[in-house]
Amino acid sequence: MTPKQQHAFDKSAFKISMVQHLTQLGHAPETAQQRDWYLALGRALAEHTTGDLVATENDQAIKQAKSVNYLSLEFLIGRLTGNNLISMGLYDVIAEAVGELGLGLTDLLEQERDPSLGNGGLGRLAACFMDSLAAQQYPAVGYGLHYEYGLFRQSFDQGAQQEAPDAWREPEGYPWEVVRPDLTQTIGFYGHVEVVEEAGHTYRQWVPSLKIQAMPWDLPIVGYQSNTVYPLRLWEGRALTPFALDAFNAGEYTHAQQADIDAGNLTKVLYPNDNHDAGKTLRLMQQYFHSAASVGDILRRHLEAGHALAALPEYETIQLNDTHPTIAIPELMRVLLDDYRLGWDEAWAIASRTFAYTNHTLLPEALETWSESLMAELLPRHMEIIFEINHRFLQDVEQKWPGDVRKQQVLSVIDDQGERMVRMANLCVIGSYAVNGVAALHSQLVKRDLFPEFDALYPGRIQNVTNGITPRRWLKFCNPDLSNLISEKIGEQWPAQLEQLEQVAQYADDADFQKTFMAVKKRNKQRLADWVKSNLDITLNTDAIFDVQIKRLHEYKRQHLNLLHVISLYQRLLNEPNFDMAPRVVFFAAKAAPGYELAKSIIFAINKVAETINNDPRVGDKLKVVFIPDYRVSMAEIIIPAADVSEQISMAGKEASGTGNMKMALNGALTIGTMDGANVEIREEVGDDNIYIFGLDVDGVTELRQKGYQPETAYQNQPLLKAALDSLLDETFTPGQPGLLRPVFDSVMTSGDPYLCLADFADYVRAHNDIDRDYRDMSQWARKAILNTALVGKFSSDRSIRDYVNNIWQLKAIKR
Ligand code: GPW
Repeated sequence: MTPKQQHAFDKSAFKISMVQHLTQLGHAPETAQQRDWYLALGRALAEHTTGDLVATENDQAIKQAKSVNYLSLEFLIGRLTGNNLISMGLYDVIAEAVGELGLGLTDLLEQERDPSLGNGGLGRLAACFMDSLAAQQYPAVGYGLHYEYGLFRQSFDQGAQQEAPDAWREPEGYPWEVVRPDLTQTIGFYGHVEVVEEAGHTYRQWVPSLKIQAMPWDLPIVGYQSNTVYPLRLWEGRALTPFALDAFNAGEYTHAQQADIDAGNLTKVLYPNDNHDAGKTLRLMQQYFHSAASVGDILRRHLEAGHALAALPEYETIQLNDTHPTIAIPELMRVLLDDYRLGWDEAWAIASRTFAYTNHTLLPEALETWSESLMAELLPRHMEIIFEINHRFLQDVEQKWPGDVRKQQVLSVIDDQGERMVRMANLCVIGSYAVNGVAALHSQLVKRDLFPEFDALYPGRIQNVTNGITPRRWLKFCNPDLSNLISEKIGEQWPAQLEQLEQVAQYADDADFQKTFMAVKKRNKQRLADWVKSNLDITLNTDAIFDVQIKRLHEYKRQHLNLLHVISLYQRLLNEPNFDMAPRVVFFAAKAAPGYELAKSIIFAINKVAETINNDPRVGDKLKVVFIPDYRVSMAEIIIPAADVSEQISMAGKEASGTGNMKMALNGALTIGTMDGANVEIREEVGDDNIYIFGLDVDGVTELRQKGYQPETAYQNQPLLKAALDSLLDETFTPGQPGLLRPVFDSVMTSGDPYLCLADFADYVRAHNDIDRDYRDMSQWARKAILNTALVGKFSSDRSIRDYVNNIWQLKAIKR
């Protein structure tokens, strides 16, 4: 809503609307529960956003402008109600309205279940980008899947992770979504390819043997302080109606695969893997379903706006969020060749100027490949098209490097060493006009280590766009006290222009400001401590350093390095009479992919260590360890404002960017981190004195590997480290059951410590000692914390989106 419309907002009409929605839900105001009121509130607000969504969709200026289509298998949007109230500028007036109904707004907002339609950073980035597109009014549509169940809910049973399904929509449905049955499409799978002759030409035509309907649900992405609302369009898989079922060959329908994969299963659940490719058929079906429905919808919009097919790249650009939607490239080719009957060159000229690809990882196990035989069976026509793309591409390679078989081998879309596999990243680079990494260091490594030959073949195609986070959710909404403090000093423009935070730096040495800043931090720590007390029954000291590592559980992120440090602090407290430390609470929150055994072992170990330390009276409140279960966006909103220390400790070269690092720095936490991902750029912005860098850098890692790394050496030479590791083998943390934590010990001692935890341990401890020393000088610490908030304006996702707009997409903002 524009400021003018907010002024005109009719509070009493809104209250009436809320009561009407409550009635439609089958409740009376006298007996309704908080949940019922929350649903009524959401539905009453959604009336406004749906109106603006439809109006934005029908805006002629937007139809005549270029749009970006953000294709992602994940959108980790988090709760919408509070955030939308902020964007609509209605937070305060709605708080009044619900107050007059005898309710509390924050209580109602707590009733909302997070839509957890993503795993971690990649999905959350997509959500921040949609927010920034709408805030800056760059025409955009987000395309994703309408999973019935989002990321599993996590609980612990005696320290071990348990998974439960996440029915985020609950029985009443999610109040913010609108179903768009008129935009339903039919998506094919399996079958065969036929040759058809027409007017002396032969064409190929795919005859699928399984068809599934794609019906979209739109979620409103509300522009900050504007009436621009873009759709996040999520496709749901549905069985064809029995009526339509008659229409096609019953014999074909009983396909061998039909039994286990029926339409109702297709979008049942989000695959819970992060940075890992599991290669399941149903996942490839999800990917194709998502791509085909999205490409179909993009073409529909393009043609309905009256544009020529050949002008597609002038009006639509398609951003592929990692390789998960790669199959959209051959799908667009198929439609252009077989349905619109364009020639190959014409079709390729369109497709190859429409797609752009973002790479989010260098980890080999996360680079997607699909078995050629599976793809040929599920998508026979697409496999033909991929072969043709590859054939023509390899001719270009031959031109550039005549007779160079090795280059042909590494660049080919098909990996033919062993079972023949389709390399999705290669297909993406070939089919896209731009490729980008997500932080400066990462993009360098993409060019140097992952795609050096592509970089030589297509100079300039591989670029960098450093990630960002939306300051609306990750400061204004989640940290209202700090937001108000900032606004008092520098005005209210910063949520839309985060570079302005720089003006806060002038108060870094101001004793009063330091006190107020730290008082805000203390209140946020108290809010988290209250949550921990009522949910986990652990009492925390808010004077302690709140040391936070919150992210997916992965070996490369090295939660076990953090754990070794915690154990060593515990042992020193017990064994060294003169050891003194500032009190600390070490927070962990992380989900492990259900099939990732070592990750689950690390969670179990952290829980066991926490249990022992928290119940050891000798430790008192010097050290506490808290593992917060079921990490999700709404939990991050409570933890991040309370963090003093942000743990960003991946092995150098492994974390593409990280975005939690940006969120915590923005909220005044100091980073302890390696020279990895966006940590490098955070250091550039905040300065060396305001960050704790430790460990091997990318070159150091390479050198150590070349010399031959032996974790045994660090173990034998460092008594603190040895003692910490040995405690994993005895009964210290698992009374009566020695050896339960052995998998963690083995991962670094017998499996060769692939992520160099032991190599970095000593310097990690040194950096934590520096933190301990600096935290004791409250004024110095406050100065550093303030400078973190002040100097990370670069990491607004508004800036990331402007980089995409200027360097890749070439869009114009359309102000409504
Ligand atoms: F493997 N990321 C993620 F690249 O959260 F696909 N899930 C994933 O499956 C992948 C990447 C994938 C993350 C990166 O690990 C993180 O460093 C980055 O900040 C984030 O994507 C957004 O770019």
